[in-house]
Amino acid sequence: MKPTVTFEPQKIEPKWQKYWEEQGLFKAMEGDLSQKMDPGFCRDDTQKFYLLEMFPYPSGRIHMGHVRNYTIGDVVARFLRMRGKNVLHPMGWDAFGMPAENAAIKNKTHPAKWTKENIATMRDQLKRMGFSYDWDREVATCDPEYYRWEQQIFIEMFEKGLAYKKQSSVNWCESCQTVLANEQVEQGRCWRCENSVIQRPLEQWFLKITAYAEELLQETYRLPGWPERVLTMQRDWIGKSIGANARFQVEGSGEEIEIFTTRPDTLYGVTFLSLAAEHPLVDRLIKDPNKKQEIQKFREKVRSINHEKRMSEEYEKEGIPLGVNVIHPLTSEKVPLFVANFVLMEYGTGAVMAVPAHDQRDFDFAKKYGLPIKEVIVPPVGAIHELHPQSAYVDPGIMIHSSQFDGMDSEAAKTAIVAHLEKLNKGKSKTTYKLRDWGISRQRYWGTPIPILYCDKCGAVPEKIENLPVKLPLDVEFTGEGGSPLKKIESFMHAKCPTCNGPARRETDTMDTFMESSWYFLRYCSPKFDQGPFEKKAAEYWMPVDQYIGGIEHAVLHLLYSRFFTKVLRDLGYISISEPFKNLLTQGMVIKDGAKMSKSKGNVVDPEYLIEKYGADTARLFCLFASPPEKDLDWNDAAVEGAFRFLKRVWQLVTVGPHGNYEDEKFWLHKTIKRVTEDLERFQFNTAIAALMEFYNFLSEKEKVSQESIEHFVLLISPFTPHFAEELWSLLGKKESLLKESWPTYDPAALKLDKVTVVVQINGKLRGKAELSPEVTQEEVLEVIKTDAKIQGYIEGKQVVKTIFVPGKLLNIVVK
Ligand code: ANZ
Ligand code: ZN
Repeated sequence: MKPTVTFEPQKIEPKWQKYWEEQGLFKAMEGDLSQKMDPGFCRDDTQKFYLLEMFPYPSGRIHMGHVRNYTIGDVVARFLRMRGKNVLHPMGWDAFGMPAENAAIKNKTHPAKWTKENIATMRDQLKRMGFSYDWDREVATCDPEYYRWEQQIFIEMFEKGLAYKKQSSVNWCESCQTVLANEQVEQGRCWRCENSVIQRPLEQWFLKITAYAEELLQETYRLPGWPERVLTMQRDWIGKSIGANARFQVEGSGEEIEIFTTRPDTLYGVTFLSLAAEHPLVDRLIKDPNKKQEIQKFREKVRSINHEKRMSEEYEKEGIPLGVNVIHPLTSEKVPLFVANFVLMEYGTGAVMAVPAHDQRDFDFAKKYGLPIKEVIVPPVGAIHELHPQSAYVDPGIMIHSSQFDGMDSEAAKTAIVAHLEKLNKGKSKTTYKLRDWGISRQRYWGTPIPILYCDKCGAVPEKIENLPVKLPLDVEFTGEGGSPLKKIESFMHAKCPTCNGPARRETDTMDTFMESSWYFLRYCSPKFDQGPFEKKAAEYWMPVDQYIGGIEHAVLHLLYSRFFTKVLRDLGYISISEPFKNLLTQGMVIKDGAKMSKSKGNVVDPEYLIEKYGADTARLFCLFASPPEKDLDWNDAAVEGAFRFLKRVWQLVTVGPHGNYEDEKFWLHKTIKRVTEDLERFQFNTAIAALMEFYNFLSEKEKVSQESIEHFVLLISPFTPHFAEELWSLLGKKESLLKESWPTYDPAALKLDKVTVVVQINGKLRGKAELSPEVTQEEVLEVIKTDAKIQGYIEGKQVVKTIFVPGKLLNIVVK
């Protein structure tokens, strides 16, 4: 070995990247692999493994969050390949979206050009990180060869009634000048720009995700490979409520109001009814112009407030009495009717039976407007309960003031009262979901055109499949004013009706970019397929994704939409699976100075700086060692230095030699193989690296180190720091890439060489220690200490009363 070779990452990294690419070592193949692969490879086509990291938005440059996410994925990919898995590890670009358009308005560059340049830069950066992607499968969602299939899927959904257009009150972001889906509103703010979101009526396209609400919910109980936290967030978002609808007659009119309640047990406690301000009945019931005006004002006021806030308990309750009574379906009592600001038109029936004694919002409302509070449930044990003056009693209990249901348990009364309503034909049991249909229209340019035409004769008609893609025109001017620039392009706007050939107008809205990311994982299975979105055979082979890795921020957006799309594609006959992602790992954030690393906080570390100063291997090692993947990673300059120093020391050890006897290293080597392997299986990269560091410490104290230990060390560290390992591998005289080696396995027999310290006590006092096998018996310990003069000194001439033995730890001899 030549000890003069120094560790120069800037030299070796590009060399190995080039070599891997030329050799095509990361290509994923289907079918009989023995025909296709170099005999050095041990991959098995029955052992497919689809490993996927969430693809990036091509914003310009990669950031530390990408580096972390993709390093985690890359270690797993490399580890599994060496274990003989046939790994699919692709990468691509979520390339539509607003930043491109905003850049176009600001810098006068075309979004297509801006995006293309960013992709080139970021592809180059990812390559310089040494990530083992199959670049032949690269996909960019702004490519017409990608989005044409999305348009086809949309048309098929339209034909099945799963895509439809309606007028509705939408979330509107003034600063982005676009509609946002409910999932994209976070605490009343735009997920992208953090501006306050207002409500606005608009015609737009929806996908019927609600048709899959129950299945989406049920399958969360069959995804054991997902973090419980994400599943809970999805369940809450779907928000299933089991309850009942009941009908109340409006006094003096033929009208009826249907309410939805999850608490039919409280029906006898109703003291008024509340309608949403937009409820259609309001206009029918109110004739007085002054009242009409008052209600109109109220509507405008509540409309601008977002749903989440309106439903919260803290929100100040307000309402208007309508001067009309409704009749209780069971008692025939008259109770007044209100409109109230906390009732939403979009949930249940837009009408609520108010039970102030048992619902806090109704309680607050009743207090404010001096309405009666009638208690119908009391706590199950204890003396007579007095209504707490400050709050509603919301828990289950015993029924009172409820006619024939008095004395019943309130949970049982739920079913009994619904049955009674059903018998009287005044109501029925009903399940409701919070999940709303997914609004996908965006009034923006840089997105997939919605392939619909409007014809005066035929209405909304989908484009013919053979005419797809409906291409986004590129000769556009960006002023940032006057809505979508597509409206100004005559050649795009005016087209022929696919049905009657008459003149028709094209839809100018584009699709929410979450559409593209809802099926890109399927496209990777056969990215060049030109007969459909993907080749069925390839998708059946690779899907589902065995391991998906990405940020927790997508828990209800992307991860729910992708599950929905997979089910739709199944029902359209494209694929037979129902769930896209078998296992999910959500990695933590990268933190610096106590805050998430972000441009707006001004605390970013550019990965480029790391690559230049230390090399990609150090950057990778730092990310993996600094914390377990699910936890946040705290940026630490000293730890980066530490990772770099560790690599330099290992380099020294491997390149300097000299090599000696293996026997006494055997236990340490096998223990390390076991730890690294098991930690990698559990994604505990930090402890795997710690095991390698301990092994290094052991080896570095020895005069001579064996060839075996050194070679294995290099193989074990290779998934983490691949260039470094390849270079050392070749310096060890190997002719082929170590990617063709199998992952080391450990010999359980070698682990038996392990020694533990057994403490020897005489009458509870420490008198000696012995290094022995963990399996040593009491008799063997007694035998060993016979040769220890010091211990024998305490025993001689005394009588042994008893011995206490803790295997592998301690022997206490009691003498007198
Ligand atoms: C009477 C009642 C009594 C209610 C009681 C609750 C407690 P979840 O569980 O979230 O599904 N509600 C129904 N439709 C509504 C709407 N459009 N806007 C605002 N609130 C609405 O909530 C269901 C409960 O929320 C329903 O049960 C209804 O109030 C209210 F002691 O009915 B409840
Ligand atoms: Zn027509």
